[in-house]
Amino acid sequence: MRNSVFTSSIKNVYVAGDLHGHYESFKGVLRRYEDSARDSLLLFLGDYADRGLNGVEIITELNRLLESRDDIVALKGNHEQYRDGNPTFSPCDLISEAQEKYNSWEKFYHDIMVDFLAKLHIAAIMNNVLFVHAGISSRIKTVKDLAKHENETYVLWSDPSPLSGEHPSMRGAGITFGEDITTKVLSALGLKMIVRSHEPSKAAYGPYSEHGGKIITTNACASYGEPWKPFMLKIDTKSLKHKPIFL
Ligand SMILES: [Mn+2]
Repeated sequence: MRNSVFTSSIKNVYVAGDLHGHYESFKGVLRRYEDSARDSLLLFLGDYADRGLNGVEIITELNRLLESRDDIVALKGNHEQYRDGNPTFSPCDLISEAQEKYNSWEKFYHDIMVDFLAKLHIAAIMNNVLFVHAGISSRIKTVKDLAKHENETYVLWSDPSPLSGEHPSMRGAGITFGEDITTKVLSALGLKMIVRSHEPSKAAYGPYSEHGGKIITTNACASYGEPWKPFMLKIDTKSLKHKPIFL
C-alpha cells in the first residue's frame, strides 16, 4: 500500500481522534461537523475498529464517505496495519466482529478493507500543522520521510514523553520522544504544531497539550468503559487556535 501525505491549504480543520469501534462517537462527529462546518475539512486520525462493538459499521460507512466527499480525509492508525488480511497488531477484535456480522473475515477484508485501507493517508499537513496518528522520530527530516515505509512504525506507534531524546516504547513498537525531538522535526518540516491521537486516555476529558503546546493529543472514543468526554478538535491551522467540540 502506498503511504501518501495529504496536503491542503484549508484553514479550518475538524479532527476526530481514535474511534475504536464506538459508533455513537462516529455519528456524533459527523453530526457536529455537518452542523457547524463551512469551508472546512473533517480529518480522522485512525484506529477505527477494535475495543468497541461497531468497527464494521464505522469502516463501511467511512469508506463510502471517503468515496463521495472530498472534504473528508482519513489517516491510517496502528489498528489499520494489515498484511494480506493479517493484522500486524493486537488485539484485533475486528476479525471476530466481521465473522459474526459478515460470516467471513476474508469476505469483509476483500469486499471492504482492501478498498478502505487504500484510501488512508499516513499523515496530513495543513498550513502550520502536522497531523499523524501517533508521533514522529528524528529520522523524519522532510515531508517525503513521513511517507517512507521504514518510518511507518514511528508515525503509527510513537508517543510524546516528558523525557528528552528518543527511547524504546513499552508498546514494543515505535519510540517515546521528547520535546527536543518535536522542536527539531517541526523546524525541519517548517511547521509549528503536531495534532495526534493514539493515547485516548491522555485526552479522556479534553485536548491534552504537551511539549510546550507543540503537541495536542485528541480523543473521539468512549470505548473503555469509563465516563470519558469524547470530542473533536476544531483547529485553525494558520493561527493554531483550537477548541474541543464535545460529542
Ligand atoms: Mn493507536
